[in-house]
Amino acid sequence: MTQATDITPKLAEFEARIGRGEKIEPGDWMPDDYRKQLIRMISQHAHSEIVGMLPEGNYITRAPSLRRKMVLIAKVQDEGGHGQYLYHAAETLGISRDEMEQALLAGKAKYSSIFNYPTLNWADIGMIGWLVDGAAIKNQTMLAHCSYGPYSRAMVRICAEETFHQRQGKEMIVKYAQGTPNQRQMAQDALNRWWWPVLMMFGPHDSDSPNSEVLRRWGVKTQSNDTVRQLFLDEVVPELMAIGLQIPDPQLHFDAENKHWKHGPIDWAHFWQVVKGNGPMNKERLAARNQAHDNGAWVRDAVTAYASRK
Ligand code: FAQ
Repeated sequence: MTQATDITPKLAEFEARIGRGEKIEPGDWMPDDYRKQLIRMISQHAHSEIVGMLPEGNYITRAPSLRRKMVLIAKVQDEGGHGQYLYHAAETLGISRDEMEQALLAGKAKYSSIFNYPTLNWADIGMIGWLVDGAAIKNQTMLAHCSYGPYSRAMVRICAEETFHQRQGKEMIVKYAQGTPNQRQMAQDALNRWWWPVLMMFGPHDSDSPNSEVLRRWGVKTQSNDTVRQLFLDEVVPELMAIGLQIPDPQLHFDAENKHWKHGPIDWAHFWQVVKGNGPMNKERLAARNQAHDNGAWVRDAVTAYASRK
């Protein structure tokens, strides 16, 4: 029997399982491309969670109250935990933690563009919680229905935790928007800087998204980049307007016929620069991860020595 005739029935059965809504589990047969796509996406996602600890972690010592400090510590710790679940989910596909980590530290692996922007003041922490975690929830609620069991189950738990993250951020920004003129200005300034990068988080438009076709066919992405971006827009635009903030998009309008908010053109040239490593904070983020890795060498040595003891 040739390889092609051997594989085709397996592929047909694999696709039939996905069609029936069954989850694919680690030991199951899967096409190489499915495995590769999942390793790519889950490892990028894991790296995003770990690098995503940096912009907010920076503010733990500067939180304005003990309550805010406790909430922020819990949030940043959660993001580290999300990275752990996701690295484990990727490991079930046959890649090692070390390979993934080395790719990140060498600047070869991608992680979300959003974490390459600076946090300039405390209002940024609220805006990240509301909008960045809010965007992540929209994307991850979709991924919780994905066909790969370990990724889908990780998403269920992660989304529950991200919901707390989003609410604490929204609470903070709503308070600022109702506060002193200076606080309102801080909230507006944070929105001005984070708005467009957040819309970019969902990835390129569907027509420019090379991975979407195969990911949709095999039930990894159950909705497209533009669909998820639209869900987010329709939710947050009225909420931001309700608290008196101005969305920095002169072309933003409500399409009454289709009942959707429509944004103006996204600066994709800027997005690709950030993805390629030339964003405002890419170099600092990688340097911080490398420094943390180097500082942790003694812990890895101690764990290895303990594990190999007689
Ligand atoms: N940044 O063909 P597509 C969070 C790349 S977690 C950088 O459309 P795909 C929680 C893409 O990799 C945030 N690169 O790609 C938190 C591909 O390059 P490749 C992370 C991007 O995979 C909150 C190329 O462009 N979430 O925020 C980006 O089908 C607060 C072509 O694009 C996830 O990772 C981008 N924004 O769709 C943590 C969710 N967009 O690999 C701390 C899982 C695209 O071919 C604090 N990932 N690219 O060389 C996904 O859902 C998908 O990967 C998309 C992109 C939707 C992000």
